[in-house]
Amino acid sequence: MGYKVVVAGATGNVGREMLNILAERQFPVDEIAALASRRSLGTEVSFGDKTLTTQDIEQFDFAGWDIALFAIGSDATKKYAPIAAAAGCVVIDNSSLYRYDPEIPLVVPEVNPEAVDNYTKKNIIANPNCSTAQMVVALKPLHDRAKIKRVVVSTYQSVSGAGKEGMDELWDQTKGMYVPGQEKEASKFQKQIAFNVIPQIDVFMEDGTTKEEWKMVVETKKIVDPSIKVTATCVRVPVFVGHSEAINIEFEEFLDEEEARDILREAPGIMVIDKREPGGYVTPIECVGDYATFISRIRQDSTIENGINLWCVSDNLRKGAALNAVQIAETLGKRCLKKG
Ligand code: 11C
Repeated sequence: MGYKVVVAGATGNVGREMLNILAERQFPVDEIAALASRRSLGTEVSFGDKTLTTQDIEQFDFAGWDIALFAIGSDATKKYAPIAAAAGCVVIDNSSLYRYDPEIPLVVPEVNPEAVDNYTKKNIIANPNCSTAQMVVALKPLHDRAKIKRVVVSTYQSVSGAGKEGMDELWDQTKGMYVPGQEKEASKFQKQIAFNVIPQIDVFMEDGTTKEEWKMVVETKKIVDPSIKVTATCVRVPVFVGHSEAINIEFEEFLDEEEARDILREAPGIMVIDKREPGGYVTPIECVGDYATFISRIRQDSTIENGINLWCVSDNLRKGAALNAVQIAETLGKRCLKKG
Protein backbone atom coordinates (compact mmCIF):
# COMPACT_ATOMS: atom_id res chain seq x y z
CA MET A 1 0.00 0.00 0.00
CA GLY A 2 1.27 3.48 -0.87
CA TYR A 3 0.37 7.04 0.06
CA LYS A 4 -2.30 9.50 -0.94
CA VAL A 5 -0.22 12.54 -1.89
CA VAL A 6 -1.20 16.14 -2.60
CA VAL A 7 0.99 18.68 -4.40
CA ALA A 8 -0.24 22.23 -3.74
CA GLY A 9 1.08 24.86 -6.14
CA ALA A 10 1.40 22.25 -8.86
CA THR A 11 1.65 24.74 -11.74
CA GLY A 12 4.66 26.68 -10.33
CA ASN A 13 8.37 26.01 -10.93
CA VAL A 14 8.75 24.07 -7.67
CA GLY A 15 5.37 22.29 -7.77
CA ARG A 16 6.07 20.89 -11.24
CA GLU A 17 9.49 19.67 -10.06
CA MET A 18 7.83 18.03 -7.04
CA LEU A 19 5.59 16.02 -9.39
CA ASN A 20 8.56 15.12 -11.63
CA ILE A 21 10.68 13.98 -8.69
CA LEU A 22 7.88 11.96 -7.04
CA ALA A 23 7.53 10.10 -10.35
CA GLU A 24 11.29 9.79 -11.03
CA ARG A 25 12.00 8.38 -7.57
CA GLN A 26 8.96 6.12 -7.73
CA PHE A 27 7.60 7.43 -4.46
CA PRO A 28 4.90 4.93 -3.45
CA VAL A 29 1.81 6.86 -4.53
CA ASP A 30 -1.65 5.29 -4.47
CA GLU A 31 -3.42 8.48 -5.43
CA ILE A 32 -2.21 11.97 -6.31
CA ALA A 33 -3.95 15.36 -6.40
CA ALA A 34 -2.46 18.46 -8.04
CA LEU A 35 -3.85 21.64 -6.49
CA ALA A 36 -3.65 25.21 -7.73
CA SER A 37 -5.19 28.56 -6.99
CA ARG A 38 -8.35 29.51 -8.86
CA ARG A 39 -6.19 31.56 -11.28
CA SER A 40 -4.46 28.45 -12.69
CA LEU A 41 -7.41 26.12 -12.29
CA GLY A 42 -7.82 23.43 -14.93
CA THR A 43 -4.18 23.75 -16.06
CA GLU A 44 -2.78 20.32 -16.86
CA VAL A 45 0.47 19.11 -15.30
CA SER A 46 2.54 15.96 -15.83
CA PHE A 47 3.10 13.20 -13.31
CA GLY A 48 5.32 10.59 -14.96
CA ASP A 49 3.41 9.48 -18.04
CA LYS A 50 0.09 10.69 -16.63
CA THR A 51 -1.54 14.07 -17.05
CA LEU A 52 -3.27 15.58 -14.04
CA THR A 53 -5.85 18.36 -14.13
CA THR A 54 -5.36 20.80 -11.29
CA GLN A 55 -8.07 21.11 -8.65
CA ASP A 56 -9.08 24.15 -6.62
CA ILE A 57 -7.17 24.29 -3.32
CA GLU A 58 -10.02 26.35 -1.83
CA GLN A 59 -12.52 23.51 -2.35
CA PHE A 60 -10.18 20.58 -1.62
CA ASP A 61 -10.91 18.24 1.30
CA PHE A 62 -7.57 17.10 2.81
CA ALA A 63 -9.23 14.44 5.00
CA GLY A 64 -7.94 10.96 4.15
CA TRP A 65 -4.81 12.28 2.38
CA ASP A 66 -1.45 11.29 3.93
CA ILE A 67 1.09 13.88 2.78
CA ALA A 68 0.79 17.32 1.16
CA LEU A 69 3.80 18.96 -0.47
CA PHE A 70 3.18 22.72 -0.39
CA ALA A 71 4.84 25.17 -2.81
CA ILE A 72 2.40 28.07 -2.63
CA GLY A 73 4.23 30.87 -0.80
CA SER A 74 3.80 32.05 2.78
CA ASP A 75 0.45 33.85 2.48
CA ALA A 76 -1.45 30.94 0.98
CA THR A 77 0.39 28.51 3.25
CA LYS A 78 -0.84 30.43 6.28
CA LYS A 79 -4.40 29.83 5.11
CA TYR A 80 -4.25 26.23 3.86
CA ALA A 81 -1.50 24.43 5.86
CA PRO A 82 -3.44 24.51 9.16
CA ILE A 83 -6.53 23.19 7.34
CA ALA A 84 -4.58 20.27 5.84
CA ALA A 85 -2.73 19.55 9.11
CA ALA A 86 -5.97 19.59 11.13
CA ALA A 87 -7.47 17.11 8.66
CA GLY A 88 -4.64 14.67 9.50
CA CYS A 89 -2.54 15.26 6.36
CA VAL A 90 1.17 15.92 7.07
CA VAL A 91 2.25 19.15 5.35
CA ILE A 92 5.79 19.46 3.98
CA ASP A 93 6.06 23.17 3.35
CA ASN A 94 8.50 24.92 1.04
CA SER A 95 7.69 28.46 2.22
CA SER A 96 9.55 30.25 5.01
CA LEU A 97 6.39 30.57 7.17
CA TYR A 98 7.07 27.78 9.68
CA ARG A 99 10.85 27.34 9.44
CA TYR A 100 11.71 29.26 12.58
CA ASP A 101 8.91 27.83 14.77
CA PRO A 102 10.64 25.72 17.47
CA GLU A 103 7.78 23.21 17.34
CA ILE A 104 8.22 22.57 13.62
CA PRO A 105 11.12 20.50 12.32
CA LEU A 106 13.28 22.05 9.61
CA VAL A 107 14.80 19.15 7.74
CA VAL A 108 17.51 18.29 5.24
CA PRO A 109 17.44 14.49 5.22
CA GLU A 110 21.20 14.05 4.70
CA VAL A 111 21.80 16.21 7.78
CA ASN A 112 19.07 15.86 10.43
CA PRO A 113 16.63 13.09 9.36
CA GLU A 114 15.76 12.36 13.00
CA ALA A 115 14.13 15.80 13.29
CA VAL A 116 11.26 14.50 11.13
CA ASP A 117 10.00 12.49 14.13
CA ASN A 118 8.84 15.75 15.75
CA TYR A 119 6.30 16.40 12.99
CA THR A 120 3.48 15.30 15.31
CA LYS A 121 3.39 18.56 17.28
CA LYS A 122 1.79 20.46 14.40
CA ASN A 123 1.62 17.92 11.56
CA ILE A 124 3.89 20.24 9.58
CA ILE A 125 7.53 19.88 8.47
CA ALA A 126 9.44 22.81 6.95
CA ASN A 127 11.77 22.70 3.95
CA PRO A 128 14.71 25.15 4.15
CA ASN A 129 15.69 27.98 1.84
CA CYS A 130 17.51 26.74 -1.26
CA SER A 131 20.81 28.44 -0.48
CA THR A 132 20.82 26.90 3.01
CA ALA A 133 19.94 23.37 1.86
CA GLN A 134 22.94 22.88 -0.40
CA MET A 135 25.33 24.52 2.07
CA VAL A 136 24.36 22.35 5.06
CA VAL A 137 24.73 19.17 2.99
CA ALA A 138 28.38 20.19 2.55
CA LEU A 139 28.93 21.45 6.10
CA LYS A 140 27.52 18.54 8.10
CA PRO A 141 30.09 15.80 7.32
CA LEU A 142 32.95 18.26 7.86
CA HIS A 143 31.40 19.48 11.13
CA ASP A 144 31.16 15.88 12.37
CA ARG A 145 34.91 15.47 11.84
CA ALA A 146 36.46 18.79 12.91
CA LYS A 147 33.67 20.96 14.45
CA ILE A 148 32.95 24.12 12.53
CA LYS A 149 33.43 27.44 14.35
CA ARG A 150 32.57 29.92 11.62
CA VAL A 151 31.39 30.01 8.01
CA VAL A 152 31.81 32.91 5.57
CA VAL A 153 29.67 32.34 2.49
CA SER A 154 29.09 34.36 -0.68
CA THR A 155 26.29 33.16 -2.94
CA TYR A 156 25.69 33.46 -6.68
CA GLN A 157 21.96 32.74 -6.92
CA SER A 158 20.03 32.07 -10.09
CA VAL A 159 16.90 33.98 -11.09
CA SER A 160 14.67 30.88 -10.78
CA GLY A 161 14.93 31.39 -7.00
CA ALA A 162 12.62 34.35 -7.64
CA GLY A 163 10.11 32.19 -9.55
CA LYS A 164 8.90 32.30 -13.12
CA GLU A 165 8.73 36.11 -13.09
CA GLY A 166 12.45 36.23 -12.30
CA MET A 167 13.26 33.90 -15.19
CA ASP A 168 11.04 35.90 -17.56
CA GLU A 169 12.74 39.14 -16.54
CA LEU A 170 16.23 37.80 -17.30
CA TRP A 171 15.03 36.41 -20.65
CA ASP A 172 13.16 39.58 -21.69
CA GLN A 173 15.94 41.95 -20.59
CA THR A 174 18.58 39.90 -22.40
CA LYS A 175 16.50 39.92 -25.60
CA GLY A 176 15.79 43.62 -25.11
CA MET A 177 19.51 44.41 -25.22
CA TYR A 178 19.58 43.33 -28.88
CA VAL A 179 16.11 44.19 -30.16
CA PRO A 180 15.38 47.95 -30.35
CA GLY A 181 12.00 48.76 -28.81
CA GLN A 182 11.98 45.64 -26.61
CA GLU A 183 14.08 47.05 -23.76
CA LYS A 184 12.74 45.95 -20.38
CA GLU A 185 13.06 47.90 -17.14
CA ALA A 186 13.79 46.11 -13.85
CA SER A 187 10.57 45.15 -12.07
CA LYS A 188 10.94 41.81 -10.28
CA PHE A 189 14.54 42.61 -9.38
CA GLN A 190 15.81 45.85 -7.85
CA LYS A 191 18.20 46.60 -10.75
CA GLN A 192 18.86 45.28 -14.23
CA ILE A 193 19.72 41.57 -13.98
CA ALA A 194 20.81 40.91 -17.58
CA PHE A 195 24.62 41.26 -17.84
CA ASN A 196 24.73 42.36 -14.20
CA VAL A 197 24.85 41.07 -10.60
CA ILE A 198 22.71 42.37 -7.72
CA PRO A 199 23.87 42.20 -4.08
CA GLN A 200 20.34 42.04 -2.69
CA ILE A 201 18.04 39.05 -2.32
CA ASP A 202 14.84 39.66 -0.35
CA VAL A 203 14.31 42.72 1.87
CA PHE A 204 16.82 44.56 4.05
CA MET A 205 16.93 43.85 7.79
CA GLU A 206 17.64 46.57 10.37
CA ASP A 207 21.33 45.60 10.71
CA GLY A 208 22.03 46.00 6.98
CA THR A 209 21.93 42.31 6.12
CA THR A 210 19.21 41.01 3.83
CA LYS A 211 16.51 38.50 4.76
CA GLU A 212 18.12 35.88 2.49
CA GLU A 213 21.40 36.30 4.40
CA TRP A 214 19.57 36.11 7.73
CA LYS A 215 17.83 32.90 6.62
CA MET A 216 21.19 31.25 5.88
CA VAL A 217 22.40 32.08 9.39
CA VAL A 218 19.30 31.05 11.32
CA GLU A 219 18.50 27.94 9.28
CA THR A 220 22.07 26.58 9.43
CA LYS A 221 21.97 26.88 13.22
CA LYS A 222 18.62 25.10 13.44
CA ILE A 223 19.55 22.28 11.05
CA VAL A 224 23.23 21.64 11.88
CA ASP A 225 24.34 23.20 15.18
CA PRO A 226 23.39 26.46 16.97
CA SER A 227 27.06 27.03 17.88
CA ILE A 228 28.13 27.58 14.25
CA LYS A 229 28.64 31.26 13.37
CA VAL A 230 27.62 32.14 9.82
CA THR A 231 28.05 35.37 7.88
CA ALA A 232 26.62 35.55 4.36
CA THR A 233 26.52 37.85 1.34
CA CYS A 234 23.78 36.78 -1.09
CA VAL A 235 23.98 37.91 -4.69
CA ARG A 236 21.61 37.43 -7.64
CA VAL A 237 23.37 36.54 -10.89
CA PRO A 238 22.10 36.24 -14.49
CA VAL A 239 21.86 32.43 -14.45
CA PHE A 240 18.49 30.70 -15.01
CA VAL A 241 18.86 27.66 -12.71
CA GLY A 242 21.52 26.59 -10.19
CA HIS A 243 22.82 28.39 -7.13
CA SER A 244 26.58 28.59 -6.48
CA GLU A 245 28.33 29.34 -3.20
CA ALA A 246 31.92 30.17 -2.27
CA ILE A 247 32.24 28.85 1.28
CA ASN A 248 35.07 29.56 3.73
CA ILE A 249 34.99 27.32 6.81
CA GLU A 250 36.95 27.71 10.05
CA PHE A 251 37.19 24.61 12.23
CA GLU A 252 38.04 23.94 15.89
CA GLU A 253 40.52 21.27 14.76
CA PHE A 254 42.90 21.12 11.82
CA LEU A 255 41.41 19.43 8.77
CA ASP A 256 43.69 18.62 5.87
CA GLU A 257 42.29 19.39 2.39
CA GLU A 258 42.87 15.77 1.29
CA GLU A 259 40.90 14.46 4.24
CA ALA A 260 38.15 17.03 3.62
CA ARG A 261 37.94 15.80 0.01
CA ASP A 262 37.70 12.16 1.14
CA ILE A 263 35.00 12.98 3.70
CA LEU A 264 32.94 14.87 1.13
CA ARG A 265 33.37 12.06 -1.42
CA GLU A 266 31.80 9.62 1.02
CA ALA A 267 29.05 11.97 2.23
CA PRO A 268 25.40 11.46 1.24
CA GLY A 269 24.01 13.74 -1.47
CA ILE A 270 27.43 15.05 -2.51
CA MET A 271 29.38 14.64 -5.72
CA VAL A 272 32.97 15.88 -5.60
CA ILE A 273 34.35 17.10 -8.94
CA ASP A 274 37.64 18.71 -8.13
CA LYS A 275 40.43 18.49 -10.65
CA ARG A 276 43.02 21.20 -10.36
CA GLU A 277 43.02 21.96 -14.05
CA PRO A 278 41.10 24.33 -16.33
CA GLY A 279 37.41 23.37 -16.20
CA GLY A 280 37.94 20.76 -13.47
CA TYR A 281 35.03 22.06 -11.38
CA VAL A 282 31.23 22.26 -11.67
CA THR A 283 29.32 25.33 -12.83
CA PRO A 284 25.57 25.91 -12.36
CA ILE A 285 24.62 25.01 -15.93
CA GLU A 286 26.02 21.50 -15.37
CA CYS A 287 24.00 20.83 -12.23
CA VAL A 288 20.55 21.50 -13.72
CA GLY A 289 18.22 18.51 -13.38
CA ASP A 290 20.61 16.69 -11.05
CA TYR A 291 20.00 15.60 -7.46
CA ALA A 292 23.52 16.09 -6.13
CA THR A 293 25.17 18.98 -4.38
CA PHE A 294 28.43 19.37 -6.29
CA ILE A 295 31.63 20.35 -4.49
CA SER A 296 34.74 21.65 -6.25
CA ARG A 297 37.80 23.81 -5.50
CA ILE A 298 38.46 22.22 -2.09
CA ARG A 299 41.61 23.84 -0.69
CA GLN A 300 43.31 24.87 2.51
CA ASP A 301 42.83 28.48 3.63
CA SER A 302 46.34 29.28 4.82
CA THR A 303 45.31 32.70 6.22
CA ILE A 304 43.72 31.08 9.28
CA GLU A 305 44.77 28.20 11.52
CA ASN A 306 42.11 25.64 10.60
CA GLY A 307 40.48 26.78 7.38
CA ILE A 308 39.10 25.21 4.22
CA ASN A 309 37.64 26.91 1.13
CA LEU A 310 35.27 25.22 -1.27
CA TRP A 311 32.84 25.85 -4.14
CA CYS A 312 29.34 24.40 -3.88
CA VAL A 313 26.78 24.22 -6.70
CA SER A 314 23.29 22.69 -6.81
CA ASP A 315 19.99 22.85 -8.69
CA ASN A 316 18.00 25.25 -6.51
CA LEU A 317 14.65 23.94 -7.77
CA ARG A 318 15.68 20.37 -6.89
CA LYS A 319 17.94 20.01 -3.82
CA GLY A 320 17.01 23.55 -2.87
CA ALA A 321 13.27 22.89 -2.97
CA ALA A 322 11.38 20.02 -4.63
CA LEU A 323 13.91 17.21 -4.18
CA ASN A 324 14.47 18.04 -0.52
CA ALA A 325 10.68 18.07 0.05
CA VAL A 326 10.31 14.64 -1.59
CA GLN A 327 13.28 13.33 0.44
CA ILE A 328 11.50 14.57 3.59
CA ALA A 329 8.39 12.65 2.48
CA GLU A 330 10.54 9.53 1.96
CA THR A 331 12.12 9.97 5.40
CA LEU A 332 8.71 10.52 7.01
CA GLY A 333 7.44 7.39 5.28
CA LYS A 334 10.37 5.23 6.45
CA ARG A 335 10.66 6.55 10.00
CA CYS A 336 7.08 7.39 10.94
CA LEU A 337 4.19 6.57 8.62
CA LYS A 338 5.56 3.21 7.46
CA LYS A 339 3.34 2.50 4.49
CA GLY A 340 4.52 1.71 0.99
C1 11C B 1 15.99 33.02 -3.91
N1 11C B 1 16.45 31.59 -2.02
O1 11C B 1 16.90 32.48 -4.54
C2 11C B 1 15.44 32.42 -2.63
C3 11C B 1 14.17 31.69 -2.96
O2 11C B 1 12.79 31.29 1.56
O3 11C B 1 12.23 29.68 0.24
C4 11C B 1 13.58 30.88 -1.85
C5 11C B 1 13.02 31.70 -0.74
C6 11C B 1 12.65 30.82 0.42
O4 11C B 1 15.44 34.04 -4.29
